[in-house]
Amino acid sequence: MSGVFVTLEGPEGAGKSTNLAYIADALRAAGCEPLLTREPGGTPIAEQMRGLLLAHHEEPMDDDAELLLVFAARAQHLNRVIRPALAAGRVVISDRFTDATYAYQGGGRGIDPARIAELEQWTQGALRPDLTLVLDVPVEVGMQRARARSALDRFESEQQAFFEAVRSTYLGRAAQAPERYVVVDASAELEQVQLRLQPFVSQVLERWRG
Ligand code: Z5A
Repeated sequence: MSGVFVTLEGPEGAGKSTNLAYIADALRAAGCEPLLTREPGGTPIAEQMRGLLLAHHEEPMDDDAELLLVFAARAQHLNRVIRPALAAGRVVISDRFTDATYAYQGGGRGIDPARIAELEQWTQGALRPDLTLVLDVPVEVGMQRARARSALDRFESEQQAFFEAVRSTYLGRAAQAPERYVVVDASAELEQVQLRLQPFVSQVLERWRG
């Protein structure tokens, strides 16, 4: 059995956290105990960086500072948590990873994706997720869910155009590499969405069993 690196992506309110728990339960029922983690975050130091990224500040955060902070947190998370777990043959499921950087800092903030690719190469080397689930919802639906849940963080307080760019970056990346990405329409009732996730769970188990 080999390690499998799985990432969950999508705009706010797509249901990543909810469905991550569902996928983890399905894997456990099949005898696979996944390591669940998230970005930004996943270690105590990286979680502190998450706090800085999500909080509202009086001083506006510079776009490059935001990008570098995302990758600083990722380096910590990758080297302390993700790489060791993959080396031990675990399935690692991360709630967001570098696709989110292309979507938010690239699509949303307008940073050149070539610049993001340089940092990706520097931080990750050849490591890329094996499988990525993109939970797709129209921006309005996702925002309604996020608003109903809690106070909005710094990203959630952005305007509609920002989120449209985030969503279309995800869909564009998924269309370019269909062997890695599975896109699921997450706007339906939760039970329906979870039925649609079953082929994805099977793919993860197939990879894990090698
Ligand atoms: N960020 C970045 O900019 N660059 C990066 O490289 C990375 C991240 C890695 C933190 O992410 C922020 O960091 C993120 C991008 C930025 N931006 N924001 N905001 P996060 O993952 O912690 O935060 P989030 O995207 O806001 O996630 P979320 O709002 O927690 O959404 P979610 O996990 O996708 O959804 P959820 O919590 O599972 O569900 C939201 C609510 O909807 C909840 O009440 C559910 O019960 C409900 N729900 C879920 N599914 C359904 C269905 N199908 N029907 C009805 N209701 C549903």
